[in-house]
Amino acid sequence: MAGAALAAAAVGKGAMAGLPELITMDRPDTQPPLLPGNGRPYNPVVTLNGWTLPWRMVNGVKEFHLVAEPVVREIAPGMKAHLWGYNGQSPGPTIEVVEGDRVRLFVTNRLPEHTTIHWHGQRLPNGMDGVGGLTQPQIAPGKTFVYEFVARRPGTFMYHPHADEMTQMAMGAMGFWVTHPKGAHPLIERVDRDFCFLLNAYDIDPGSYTPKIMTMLDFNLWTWNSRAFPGIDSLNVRKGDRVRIRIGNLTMTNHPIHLHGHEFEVTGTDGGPTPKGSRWPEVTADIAVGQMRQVEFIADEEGDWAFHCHKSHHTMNAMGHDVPTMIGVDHRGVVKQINSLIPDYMVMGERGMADMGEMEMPLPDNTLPMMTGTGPMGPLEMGGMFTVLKVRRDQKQGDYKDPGWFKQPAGTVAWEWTGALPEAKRATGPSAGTVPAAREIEVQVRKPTGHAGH
Ligand SMILES: [Cu+2]
Repeated sequence: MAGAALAAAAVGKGAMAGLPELITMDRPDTQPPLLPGNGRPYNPVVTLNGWTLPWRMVNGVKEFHLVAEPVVREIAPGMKAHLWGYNGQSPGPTIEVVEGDRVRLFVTNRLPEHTTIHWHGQRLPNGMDGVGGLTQPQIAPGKTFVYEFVARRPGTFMYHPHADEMTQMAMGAMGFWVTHPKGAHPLIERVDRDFCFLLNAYDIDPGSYTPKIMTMLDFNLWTWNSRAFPGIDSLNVRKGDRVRIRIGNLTMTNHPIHLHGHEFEVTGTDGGPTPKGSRWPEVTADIAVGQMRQVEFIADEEGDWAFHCHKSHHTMNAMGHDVPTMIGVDHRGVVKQINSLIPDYMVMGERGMADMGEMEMPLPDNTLPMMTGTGPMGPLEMGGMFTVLKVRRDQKQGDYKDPGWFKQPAGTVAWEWTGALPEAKRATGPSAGTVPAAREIEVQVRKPTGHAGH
């Protein structure tokens, strides 16, 4: 979390006379909530590694200016991507309005090809739905279109192009939209913390900057708001807070999002708040492609709680795929021979892949290690869709700063057993008796094939 004020720079004012100010963001850090300066009051959201777009009020209409444009987005420290986004970042800024607001959105296209914006989940006039060729002509490069509608129902929404979707979403063009309820709502609780982010994915070859847009399934960067761990900020809350997290999925696969230490309920989808009778406690919510879910819980357990996609390949970064399984393979001798040809050759994965978390392996420039991050207890061995929910009793209301690592009370941390280990015995069955210890089981060695050694 950087800076107390929204670090926004106005640009291109002269050229855009008559349009709302063009406000861009130059940093990927989580910005503090944007308190509404006019219009109906509401409790603002916090966009993970993102920000909310300020508006101007013109005769009771909230006017926003979105500019679709190429951007440079830092995916995590040490790696930048050349993406398409809005107003300087991918995803674009979050739009926050209140139920009943009349909203006017100016969309300027600075991409090299035509675009549109579809307002996913909204009730609106058909001609404002943003489907290029179906409900409106495409917005040509250099042109600005105006969308106008009333935000009719409160909820969790997103926006994205409905024009050359495969390219434009693979390049990161998307954003979040929250319509807050007008006053008290029987199905929408007041919460102390309200976070939102989009799930997205990229296929960027190690050492390069631009996503491969033809990739359908085998992405190598699994991101939240175009950030990969350890680039994703932690969610910092006060003990006892009611917390809402809103998540939308614009990748090509589902993501079971899992929270440690607490149970949550799904309180809303992009179809609106869910009926109370439909809610049950769970710790993982599967979010399918094109879906949005909002989950809520009371953060009543202090600590640093992992919060991540449960597909284990999605908590790794690039270079984690297509590596053969080497567990149990004895490389002695082979390495020596290979080193005579390739001096830097290293064995990967002989004892599992955990070594990769610590290994100082030379990587191409602009490439993230596949599992990384260091916690207070050692290597975290994570990447991709992973972060930490930090629950602290002394986190102040409205304070979103990172409180640092949790200090567990003495006697509450898993400890090492240093006594003797008993011999393993079969639990049941006629042949019950001693079984050989794992170290006595012969490791099966797979010999290299081909002409190695000739
Ligand atoms: Cu996932």
